Amino acid sequence: MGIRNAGWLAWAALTTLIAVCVTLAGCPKAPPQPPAGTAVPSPTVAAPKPGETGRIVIGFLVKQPEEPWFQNEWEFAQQCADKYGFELKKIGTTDGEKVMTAIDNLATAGAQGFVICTPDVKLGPAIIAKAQQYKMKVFTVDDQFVGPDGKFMDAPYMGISAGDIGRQVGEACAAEMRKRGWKPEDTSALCVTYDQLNTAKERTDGGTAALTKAGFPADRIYRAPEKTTDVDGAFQAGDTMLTQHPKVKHWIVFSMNDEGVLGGVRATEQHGFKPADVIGVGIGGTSAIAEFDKKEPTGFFATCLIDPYRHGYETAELMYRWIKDGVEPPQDTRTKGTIVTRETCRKVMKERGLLD
Ligand code: FCA
Repeated sequence: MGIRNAGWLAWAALTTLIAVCVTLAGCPKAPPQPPAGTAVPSPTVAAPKPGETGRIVIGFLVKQPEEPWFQNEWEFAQQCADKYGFELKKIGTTDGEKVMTAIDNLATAGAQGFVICTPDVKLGPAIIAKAQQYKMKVFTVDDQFVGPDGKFMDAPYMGISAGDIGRQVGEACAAEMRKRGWKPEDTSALCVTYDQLNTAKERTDGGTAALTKAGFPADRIYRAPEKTTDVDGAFQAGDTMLTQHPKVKHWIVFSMNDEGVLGGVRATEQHGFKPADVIGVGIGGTSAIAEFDKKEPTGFFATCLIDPYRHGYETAELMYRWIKDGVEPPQDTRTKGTIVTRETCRKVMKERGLLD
């Protein structure tokens, strides 16, 4: 067996495993219907060409395949592939080398384009160059490519309205703090940051701005950089910060995503804080739901629900139409968020077609 075949087998095994995990965790529902008046191409079964295999093949590459957000994007992208009859190759690309190998493999499979959330935004120029070499189209999702000049690159992008969503998070924290009657002098905020990623920085900067606007003292917002954007990375960052500030009685926790806040909240638990003394507000929804489903409430109070349907189904659909009909996707699309709590999360997700 050739190395390439071995790679594809490993890929197939990984995607099957993830599919099983997603199934066990509860699949997202069929996509909601688009609003009246939205132009939707009529479904076609197995549209012929381009590409050597006579089929349209599209890759969907994500930086953290273990994160529920990305598994949801894949689920919805797959629904799009099933509707239009194109082949979707879902590939976890956790580093630059894996991205480059994946693009080579996609070319071998006859893919005409891919949607990608890159593991490192600075890989943008290398990814574009490789795609151009194979005449593949590239659509960026969630994290935006950055060029050597530090500026965003010209490639179609769909991301969340990061600043606004961050501000919604800050406002929700401030409102809940008022409701609980916490004194500012007893309270501090743990802000788990990841400033090297622009969309992450915009989110935590937005949260900080809204908190200070609501009267929260700026010098009591402690920024804790995480090394990795997962629960463990945030836990490490939070744990260090909490050790440095032993006199704080109540903690607000916010970050770039649910994982950042879950890690921060786990750190407060480790330091003996009860849920009543912690207000964590995440960004995401898919990871928050398991926390809200726990029998007893935790310090993870709310999240800003974002939209994996648009980021998965719609990006795949835009790529499909670009390949099949030559319709250029919009250059920059920003999606919105809605604050939900333990009480409302499941209901709102169902209404939006994000849960069965
Ligand atoms: C980034 C984060 C993800 C998700 C996405 C919309 O890629 O890493 O957790 O928040 O943006």
